[in-house]
Amino acid sequence: MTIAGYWAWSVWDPQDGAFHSAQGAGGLGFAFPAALAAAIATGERTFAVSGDGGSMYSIAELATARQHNADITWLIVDDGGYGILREYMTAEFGTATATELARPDFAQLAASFGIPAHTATPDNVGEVVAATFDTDGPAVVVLPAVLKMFAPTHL
Ligand SMILES: Cc1ncc(C[n+]2csc(CCOP(=O)(O)OP(=O)(O)O)c2C)c(N)n1
Ligand SMILES: [Mg+2]
Repeated sequence: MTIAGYWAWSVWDPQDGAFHSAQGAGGLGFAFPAALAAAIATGERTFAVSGDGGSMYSIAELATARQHNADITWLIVDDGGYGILREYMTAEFGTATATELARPDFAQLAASFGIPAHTATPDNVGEVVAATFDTDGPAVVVLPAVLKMFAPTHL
């Protein structure tokens, strides 16, 4: 449940891979633990995408990822808060309230668990994520960026 996930749910082609989303149930915090379980169960690298808000629901799983040396890449899109709610409120009322969040430095937090962490930009995030697929064990990629909603998802 993050803006990048709404885009992916609508337009991302997983090609030979599988794709799971919490879009139906709508619960924040699903992506990382679900992808972690898949990585451990299959032995194949998985890729999870969360927002900064949703990632805070499953930070503890960084320890699980480290402990099992799970082949997982976790992309955290950090837009400073509950971005989709910010966008809804601003569109409807011209301003948003209670959407801006105090939050950790996610790269430093991941590194403190002994997990390699990278900070990316919108221009190089594809390369940075792809490079983690050639590594062993968990990796975290943080993308500081404000993404816009894929509007047709919400019509
Ligand atoms: C368990 C749970 N709590 C609250 C919500 C309501 N909710 C839906 S999206 C959202 C904001 C998520 O923020 P973030 O993870 O940072 O993603 P962004 O919208 O910024 O891309 C919230 C609070 C929810 N869907 N599930
Ligand atoms: Mg956010």
